[in-house]
Amino acid sequence: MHKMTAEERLQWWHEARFGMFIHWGLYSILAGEWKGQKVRGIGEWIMHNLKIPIAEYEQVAAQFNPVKFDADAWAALALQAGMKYLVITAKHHDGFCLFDSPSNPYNIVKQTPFKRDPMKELAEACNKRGIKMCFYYSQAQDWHADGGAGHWEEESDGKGWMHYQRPPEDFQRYLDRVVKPNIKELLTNYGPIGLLWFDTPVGITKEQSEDLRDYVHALQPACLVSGRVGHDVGDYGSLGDNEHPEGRVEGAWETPATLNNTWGFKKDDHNWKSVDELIELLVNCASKGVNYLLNVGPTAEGVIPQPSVDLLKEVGAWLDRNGEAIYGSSASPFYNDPVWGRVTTKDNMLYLLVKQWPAGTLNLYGLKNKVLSARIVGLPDVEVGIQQAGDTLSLTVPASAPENTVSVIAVAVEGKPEAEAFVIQEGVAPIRLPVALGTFKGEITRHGGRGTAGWMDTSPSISWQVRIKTPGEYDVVAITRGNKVNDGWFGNHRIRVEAGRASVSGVVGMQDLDPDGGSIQNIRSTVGRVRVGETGDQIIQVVAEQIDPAAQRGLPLRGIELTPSA
Ligand code: H79
Repeated sequence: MHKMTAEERLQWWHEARFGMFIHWGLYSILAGEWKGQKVRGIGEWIMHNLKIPIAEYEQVAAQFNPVKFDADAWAALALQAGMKYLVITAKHHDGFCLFDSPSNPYNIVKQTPFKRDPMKELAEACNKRGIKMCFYYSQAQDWHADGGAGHWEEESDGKGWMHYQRPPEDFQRYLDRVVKPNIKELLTNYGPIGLLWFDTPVGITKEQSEDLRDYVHALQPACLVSGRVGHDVGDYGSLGDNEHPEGRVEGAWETPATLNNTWGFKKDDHNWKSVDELIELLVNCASKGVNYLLNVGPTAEGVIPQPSVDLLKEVGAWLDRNGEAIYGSSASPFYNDPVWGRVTTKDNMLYLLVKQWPAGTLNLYGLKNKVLSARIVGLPDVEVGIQQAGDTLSLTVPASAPENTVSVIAVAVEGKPEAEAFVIQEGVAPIRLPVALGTFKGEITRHGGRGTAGWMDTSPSISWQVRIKTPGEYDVVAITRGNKVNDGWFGNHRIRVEAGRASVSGVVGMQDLDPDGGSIQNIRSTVGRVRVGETGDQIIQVVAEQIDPAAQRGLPLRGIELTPSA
């Protein structure tokens, strides 16, 4: 019998590009507050962060009566937003099953006045509307079940604590008695499932991850397994939460992301992204071949917050007009992103996703193919002038863009689009050098979504080949990864950036974290000023002069930027 490969399973998923994530559970009722105390951080972590005892958290189930829940309305919204798959928390870390689980009495049908199985209703609604039904399932963390990672236990002082160091045999028993029966139910009782979204593989062995993956495939051969099943044994990879790709990524990846700063509903979180930001993030993901899994957190009543609905409808309207550049597209063939926006490709087409519409001429550098034609999506009657000389393609476009946000120019080329494999500076534009585009020398790990380089000592380096168009003085900024909560992971480090014989060094890292920003941030630190002496192809290199010995994850570099000095 033919065994399905990951590539075959991924076919629909690559086409899809955009999905809906739904975080819904008992935490949605608490909405970020427990006994007058507000939770710091994401809403669905309230039991963990406020150390709520199991017996007390269990009581919340009695209040779960989402009478306004309407599966079809959720599926309809996903469809209207242009999302092709829907992933909902069948069980999150709190261990509560949002489905009718014969094996696990801690579930919505047994414990709540609601008594219905919303997963069944959603699966039917999704099937009806042509959306792939998928489940999130927390396979490692279970704060409720015996043996689960982070299981709540009472301490001698009467307070509780979440235990992550489980005896291995307890964890195995939990996998056998809780996780596998649940997976079997989810993959037997709800029709074809597009993917199982596992998360936070704490304390799981490679064998256990592989066993879960194989178990899923045995039950439903076409069901994808997310990378967070652990040890990189899933069908595709998961970037960090809200981690957006910079530069290219190899293989199949997805970015799970929020609309505000939480996944599970929090009544005080009104920090919504704008439509423009969302479209730009979607476009950026597509330009790297990365899927965008965008979250909504319905309320205890079963209602998706109105700001989320409004935002998603607007993204959907944009996709209605410009979706040909997104659905079924592949990553940009260009080495670096153009300053005006992003690029995707499909067959012999290049799609230029233009955020900063130029006055008159749009330049694209490094294309190797001959351009056959170009048109502006939404302006079929407008003629686009085409000029190709050296490494530069110039398109002449009218002064006003068809969209307020990102506008699309469709360019047909001879053959499959190909581009030069180095960074090309655009006129006097800043030079952006994400680590994903660099050449690594020495021991540098890649963590998170691989777009972050982990430097543990001073021997390694990363270099980029850059075609310089404008010599002169440049201000250098380094982008590092920071985390407000796990602040022991990162630190402050001294790096040196070399351009030819010139160099500049400075301290980068947590010192520049935005205290008002999200919990995970890309931190921008000023390194200093450097002279880039000559036009033409050059090597720009970054080395670490000093690594903060207190930082457990070393120097988490994401890239450097050189901007012409004013
Ligand atoms: O479902 C959403 C979040 O609840 C979940 N992922 C998205 C999609 C998530 N967000 N943050 N985390 C999980 C934090 C994970 C923290 C961990 Fe640890 C660090 C898990 C393992 C190491 C610290 C130590 C917390 C638990 C053990």
